[in-house]
Amino acid sequence: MVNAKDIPSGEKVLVTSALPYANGNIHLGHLSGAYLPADIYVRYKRLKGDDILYICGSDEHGVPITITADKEKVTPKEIIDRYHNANKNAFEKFGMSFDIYSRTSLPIHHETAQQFFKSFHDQGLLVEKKSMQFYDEKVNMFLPDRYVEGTCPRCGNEEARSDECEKCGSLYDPSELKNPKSKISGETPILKETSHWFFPLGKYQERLVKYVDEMNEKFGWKDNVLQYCKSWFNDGLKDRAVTRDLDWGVKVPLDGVDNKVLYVWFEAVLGYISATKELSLQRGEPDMWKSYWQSADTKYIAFIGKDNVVFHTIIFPAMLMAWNDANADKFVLPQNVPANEFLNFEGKKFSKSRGWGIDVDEFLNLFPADLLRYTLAANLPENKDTDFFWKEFQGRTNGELADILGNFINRTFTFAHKHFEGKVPERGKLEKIDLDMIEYLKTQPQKIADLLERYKIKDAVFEMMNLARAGNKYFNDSEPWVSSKKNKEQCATTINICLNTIYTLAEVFEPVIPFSSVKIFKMLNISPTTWEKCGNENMQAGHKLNEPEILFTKIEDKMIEEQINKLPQNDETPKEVIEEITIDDFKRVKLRVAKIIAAENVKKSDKLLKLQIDLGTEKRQLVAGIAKSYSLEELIGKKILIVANLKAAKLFGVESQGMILAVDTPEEGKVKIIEIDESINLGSTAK
Ligand code: B3M
Ligand code: ZN
Repeated sequence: MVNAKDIPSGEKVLVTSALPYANGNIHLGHLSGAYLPADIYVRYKRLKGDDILYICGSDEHGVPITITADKEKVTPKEIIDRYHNANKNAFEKFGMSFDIYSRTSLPIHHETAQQFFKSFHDQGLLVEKKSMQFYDEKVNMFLPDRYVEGTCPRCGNEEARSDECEKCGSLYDPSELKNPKSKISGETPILKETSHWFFPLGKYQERLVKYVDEMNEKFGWKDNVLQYCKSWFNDGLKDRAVTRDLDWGVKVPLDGVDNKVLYVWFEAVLGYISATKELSLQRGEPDMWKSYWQSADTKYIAFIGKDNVVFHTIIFPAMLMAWNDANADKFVLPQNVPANEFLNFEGKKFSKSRGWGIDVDEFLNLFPADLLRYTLAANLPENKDTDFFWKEFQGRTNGELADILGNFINRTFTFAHKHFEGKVPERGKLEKIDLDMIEYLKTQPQKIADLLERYKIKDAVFEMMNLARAGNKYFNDSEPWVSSKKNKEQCATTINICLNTIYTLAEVFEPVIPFSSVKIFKMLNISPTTWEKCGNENMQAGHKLNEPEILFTKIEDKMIEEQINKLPQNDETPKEVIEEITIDDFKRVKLRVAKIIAAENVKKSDKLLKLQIDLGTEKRQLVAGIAKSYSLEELIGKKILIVANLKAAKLFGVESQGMILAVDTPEEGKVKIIEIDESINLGSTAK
């Protein structure tokens, strides 16, 4: 277990937060995932006196950006400029303390990404493969999957994608799609051969498994992150295309190759490096970035949301390994990737199109940043998805920030001004109650530091507020309003200890509520020092204090109701229009229990598996789109449910006699098979 006291201050720490797409506004969900936890960690490490670099910026390539640009009939450049600036400003208002907020459209990024591609190409690592893809002759471009629509060859759905129908769940070869249409020109695209370069991820599997194991052993990776890695390793890592037929992005740096760019994920992760180079240039020390990225004693921590895990724990490390194998200047790999789950909004997913949620900028026009920082930090989705509720925001602001922290500070200052001329009074004889408080004040920052070093930010925030709680209790139990009349020395001791507690509160709370921390230090009329000083007697007797100011104003019910009322009433969370059926209709579907006895891959498909199943009275062959969700071995022996009377069909040329039942998971493209208890007989009917 990592303990703060075992980590000497001054360590070199490189921290990155996922680069948001410059394609939309940052909302609260983003903040809770990869930004606020990183900022709290970074601010704490800075207070500790560590040598910190905190890097972020906009991810400005990729198909979603070109789609938005097409929709709005503007250039991609207009889109990225708009959102890069909007997000940069919103982050600043929220108090994010990036050392740089760069962007991947900068030439230095293009050069960096191209260097990596070149190095891999020169090493002969990249495999070139040919395939058939839709091509729009009117606009002369290959169409990414999302740009093609057509009629599903199985169910007739007219809005099917090029190789997949969301309505009936079928997967097929693009050549089977009926009546394909380009979403750009509306024309019928042709199928044309293209070629792409693939990175041989499988070659690195063994080293990656070892890397993840080793890092986890030494530094304690989060369970959710390890689970994701495990499922990727189980599936077996495969070659991944690193180029695309697009003109928006980083050009493939090979002679004679036009209209191809690097796949956005290939270059986006390298954006962390190029942003650090950009910062070096800004600081006039062009080689500074090397002393972080290429120094063996750097501790590199990558903060992300759960949907980005594979890119940061597998693909990026593999790319760095591939670079390091062939170059003298070697990069450090992430030491930890503390990915968070998602934050929902009032019980539902954030959705721009449905008007569900609130952008950061809009929020901060209504309420101070620290209020939002505190509520989000106290409720981070570290181990499971959590929610932002307006009522909880009000409750935490009024009941914790104002009533506990604010109140403690306010009553202490009021006493100091009323009874001690606004100066820190001298401590007198210490009673047990005082000694206990002094002891708690000494140990609590250590406890908070331990939690922060282990990325348990939410628990750390709870312990910060506990210090304020303890301060309030100490104040109450000491009854200075009594001692001020009967025993001035005792009253002085109480107020002295309370002021020292406030000093430590200002310091330990700085990472979470930095704007308020500045105000508290101003009231104390003292400059912050370092984390190590927390818990000591920093407020010396005789030191003059400033007048107190109100730190947190309570939020009235009216303001919260206004916000709740703004949400789409009886939100029509796209309730599917479900066609009714009768019980007799349902009875026509024969659901039977079967067991998987063999599984193999379907040629040319990375989604389909060919399964042999036993129904008790007969054996059958099924094709199922579960290749991304299960390894072949783990399927064998599973008891499952199938639709036994589905008309046989061919998928990728392989006959399927039935359909296996599975449910969607939160992870895109992954499903979970409905499993049946071992005790149930094969062939049993589900009804
Ligand atoms: N832009 C995806 C996202 O915003 C992507 C992250 C890149 S990190 C290098 O979730
Ligand atoms: Zn279909």
